[in-house]
Amino acid sequence: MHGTGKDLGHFSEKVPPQALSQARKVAAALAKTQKVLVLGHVGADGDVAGSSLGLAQALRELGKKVTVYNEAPYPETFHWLAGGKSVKHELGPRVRFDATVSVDAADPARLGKHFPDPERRGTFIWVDHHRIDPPPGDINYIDLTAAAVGEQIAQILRAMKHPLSKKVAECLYVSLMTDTGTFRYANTSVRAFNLAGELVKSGVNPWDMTEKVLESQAPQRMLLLQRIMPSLFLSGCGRYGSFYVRQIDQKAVGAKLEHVHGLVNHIRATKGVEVAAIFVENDAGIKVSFRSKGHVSCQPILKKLGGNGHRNAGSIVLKGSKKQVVAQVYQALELAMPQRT
Ligand SMILES: [Mn+2]
Repeated sequence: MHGTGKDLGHFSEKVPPQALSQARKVAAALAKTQKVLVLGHVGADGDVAGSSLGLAQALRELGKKVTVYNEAPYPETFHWLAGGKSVKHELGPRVRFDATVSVDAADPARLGKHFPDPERRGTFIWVDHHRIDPPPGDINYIDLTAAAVGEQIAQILRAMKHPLSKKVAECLYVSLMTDTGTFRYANTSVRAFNLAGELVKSGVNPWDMTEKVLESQAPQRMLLLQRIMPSLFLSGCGRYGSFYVRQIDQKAVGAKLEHVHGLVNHIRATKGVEVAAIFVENDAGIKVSFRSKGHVSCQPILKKLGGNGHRNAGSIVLKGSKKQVVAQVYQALELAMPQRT
């Protein structure tokens, strides 16, 4: 969960009682397993990578046989994490697990094409900080007040009385630092800081993490930024702006989706800008992603365009020419801006 969020209990140091008991149920179920599958949403981010690999590492320390699966490779900036190079992208048709743990998925439809059938997945454990109704797991641990799923994994390990190794702590730190925008977003709660402190005590070196995750961007990312800079648009009112990423530019520098991710934040970081958009051409159409500072919701913008999203972020794929799509999006943005008084 990103950006500004209200009513999330930022100042409470306590995990909600319901979340505590759900974490205990997950811990009890995992204690009985031998063979565990851990997976997260496709297009993995730092929370998926950190929370899945952190849980997997801890379970391996407990002697369990763990497979981490994702349809596509994790972004390269996370490959150095424990087990980061052994993520599987396929699962044999006959493999069976005692339990399957889904982290940060938001929707089971995002678990990838090898997500096993109910007969093969064992106990299905759903761990997430996104709202979902009805919860899809046999056991569900949903905590909307968790800044990152890594926080929930830490809670599960506490319930299992498994101490944090440095390897596990690094994974959970990456989950926490990425989902809080390096402890800057509004979801950065007292609990997030407390956990960060605990992780540092367990051996995490914060600068080492920053260097590996944030100061190790692929050159393609900068080269792509150079190419899209001329597309920069700032509206007359100064409250929204955009980048346009052509397929030809992505190809020219060999950029993958992970290199596009986050470039929109340069626009949001501009003074006066409330909502930033980035248009990214792909084979299916033009994907438009929005990021808000939190004062203007992305939801009505996405709704106007025929999609769905969160207050602070969301995306939709639109069909049509560049000119049509851009005009349609600017119109939706214009309408979403509050009247000045
Ligand atoms: Mn997350």
